[in-house]
Amino acid sequence: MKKYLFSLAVLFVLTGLSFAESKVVVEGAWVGEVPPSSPVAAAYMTIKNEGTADDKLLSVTSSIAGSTMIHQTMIDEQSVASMNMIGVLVIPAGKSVVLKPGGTHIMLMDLKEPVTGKGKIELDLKFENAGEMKIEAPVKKLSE
Ligand SMILES: [Cu+2]
Repeated sequence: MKKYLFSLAVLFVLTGLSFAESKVVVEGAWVGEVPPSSPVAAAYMTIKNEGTADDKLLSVTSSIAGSTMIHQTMIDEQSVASMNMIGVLVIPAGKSVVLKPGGTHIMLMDLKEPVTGKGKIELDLKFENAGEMKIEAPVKKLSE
């Protein structure tokens, strides 16, 4: 009987753990328009974690980009901007991470198609806990 109760307790703990999950919502995704000759473009969005566990954006892929990176724009003391690669982007539980011009962004590199006009770019986001997510990001002028 004691053993039975113990396994019930273990089961309860395991089930309880699975409730601490991340629920990730991506809002307002867009890609900044670039000249047709540009080999790179950047994607921006707000990533909300409505869950109770932290999550991580591991990678982003797109059929229009040969490669992608998660970048952070840094401004040094001389006001010179540079971009640093971040391996993974942590999305803390209950928080939103905003990707915007001058800050964190998804760099789309080796573009196979020009990112101009009113098109939509499909992005595949891969989160550690929330899994894979497909989103559509409209192309907008950076000044908009
Ligand atoms: Cu960048």
